[in-house]
Amino acid sequence: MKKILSLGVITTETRVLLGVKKRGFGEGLWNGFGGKLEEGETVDESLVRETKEECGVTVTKYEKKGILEFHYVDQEEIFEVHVYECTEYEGEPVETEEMRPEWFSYDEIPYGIMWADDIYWYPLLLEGKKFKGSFWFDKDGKVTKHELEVVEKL
Ligand code: 6OG
Repeated sequence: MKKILSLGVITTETRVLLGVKKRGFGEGLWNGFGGKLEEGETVDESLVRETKEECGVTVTKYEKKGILEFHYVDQEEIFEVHVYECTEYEGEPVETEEMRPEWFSYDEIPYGIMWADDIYWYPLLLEGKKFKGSFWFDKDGKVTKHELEVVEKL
């Protein structure tokens, strides 16, 4: 079974806004903002709602840049994560119960404390490319196999 999730990376010309997850799945890791879809919700709506819940800002300009499939060992469910670049937002980033946001320059992205797939596709996103891919993780969260391609259109 496939589960669809949203994931948004807020960018400026030089920096990205990431949040460190304070609890639950991916605790301790820096990531973009997003999550599962509520009933009747579109992926875009989930992106806007989750970003607001997780760091207090409302994204007002965003574009889908990637679709990634995540396969976890010993788990039947596949995550299909729709990755967005968000370039405009309203409000100021704040710490919430779920995440603590912080700005990172492009050359200081903390890949060592992010999900292991991120180092593969963030550079594509930051170069303005669109991409599709699949990643397979072992029980320690290491990538055991991956496929990733730049596409013209998603
Ligand atoms: P909640 O469970 O908090 O949504 N997510 C991943 N992001 C990256 N970069 N790599 C992964 O590889 C991921 N697996 C899930 C999707 C979880 C958030 O975390 C993202 C969602 O934005 C395994 O609702």
